[in-house]
Amino acid sequence: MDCLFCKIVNGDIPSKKVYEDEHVLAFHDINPVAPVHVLMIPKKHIQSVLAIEPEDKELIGHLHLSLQKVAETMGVNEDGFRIVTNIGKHGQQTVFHLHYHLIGGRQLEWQF
Ligand code: D5M
Repeated sequence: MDCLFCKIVNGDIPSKKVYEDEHVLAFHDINPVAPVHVLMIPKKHIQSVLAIEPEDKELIGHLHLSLQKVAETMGVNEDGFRIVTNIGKHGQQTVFHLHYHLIGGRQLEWQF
């Protein structure tokens, strides 16, 4: 499958890893928008939130618990941060492998 993040999972494309276990991987975003900008992905290829199946419930729960660990590792758990997942065209999703942006390390704003 021609998926950028599957290639990162397989080690075919390098990444700066922050956290990894059997089911999930977190790595630094290549175009950070804040001092902390990490992407958290399931190793299983899931296109977006819309493609999550009931059988993925445990995996998605595990991914969220892993986000807590990454927030602590990156030192943003006390001041707060943002988790974003873009979906489809209007969401400006560019990589079609489910990923959560963990963004922080500075005061964020909320403008659209
Ligand atoms: O976000 C996709 C994100 O993926 C975007 O912030 C850039 C990032 N990206 C793209 N290629 C790489 C590599 N090779 N390493 C790390 N980060 C990468 P989206 O929500 O789909 O717009």
